Amino acid sequence: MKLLKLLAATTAVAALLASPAFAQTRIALVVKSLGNGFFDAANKGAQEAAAELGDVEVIYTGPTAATAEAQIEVVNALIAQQVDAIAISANDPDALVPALQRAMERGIKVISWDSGVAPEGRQLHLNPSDTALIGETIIKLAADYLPEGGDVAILSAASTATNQNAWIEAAKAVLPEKFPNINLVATVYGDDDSVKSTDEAKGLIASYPDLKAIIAPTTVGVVAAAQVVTDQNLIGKINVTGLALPSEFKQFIDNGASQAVALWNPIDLGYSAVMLANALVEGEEAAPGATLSIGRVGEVTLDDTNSAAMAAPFQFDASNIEEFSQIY
Ligand code: RAM
Repeated sequence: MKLLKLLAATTAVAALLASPAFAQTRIALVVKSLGNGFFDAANKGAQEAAAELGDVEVIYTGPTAATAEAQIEVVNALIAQQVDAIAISANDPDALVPALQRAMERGIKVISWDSGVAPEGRQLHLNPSDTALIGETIIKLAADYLPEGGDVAILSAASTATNQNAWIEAAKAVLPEKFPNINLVATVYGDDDSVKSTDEAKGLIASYPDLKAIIAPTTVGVVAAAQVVTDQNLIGKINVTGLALPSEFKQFIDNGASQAVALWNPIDLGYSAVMLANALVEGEEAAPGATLSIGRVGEVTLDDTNSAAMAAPFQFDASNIEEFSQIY
């Protein structure tokens, strides 16, 4: 009887030790804002990485609105909790630097992923794909369906978002030479907020009567723009394109508000971010030229700013969006 009790107690302790509360490594996945399906998909991959690693707990967190100020509060709370690593998709490249430097001074490993922090505020940064390639892709997505050219506008996320700003800059850089008949008339910001994005899309349509395409390099903005085009009976007149999560966007390929969009695999991105944060906790060095494993996704080599890119984006259209909408 005594032996049975002892056995039961030992099993209970073992179960406790194996539970996330007793995980040895706690990695915070900090997103631009909660309630964004893109980040929920990334979290899926992050949890998958934690399960694969076994002794890792992923804390999925972020503010309700996509602002740097709100993210600073989240980071301060994580410092107080003494997490082992912070992996952040930042709403601003510079504003978060002091808070993240405090985290690093306290021994917390810091990486950015998706949307970067300036090099002094993190140890490494994981881009989803090559920035120049994404910039060119979002323009090409519009140009492919505008053989005669015409007016296009960009509906972005926050005006300070590192990733969108880098893609827009890259897009503008290829316009004159590669897409001379595409006329970019405006860039507006919807803050990855559905209501603001909707208002901004309506504003573009009202201000530019000859608008032929809205390019939204944000999964939140692209849905808002496609809904406005649908509601205003502009399908066939304005093509909505950009970066979209197939599960959220399929309806707008189906109804013709969009011909095609692109995105990388957000599940793989969250998974890779956790793999990299964990590698740093385990003592791997983030230095230019270092090659780090991202588990089942492969490996990345850091450039001279300690940045790397995961994989090329996929394009989704009527031929394949159904299949991908089942996955993310
Ligand atoms: C939104 C966010 C995210 C971006 C995607 C494409 O969900 O702005 O940072 O990578 O769109």
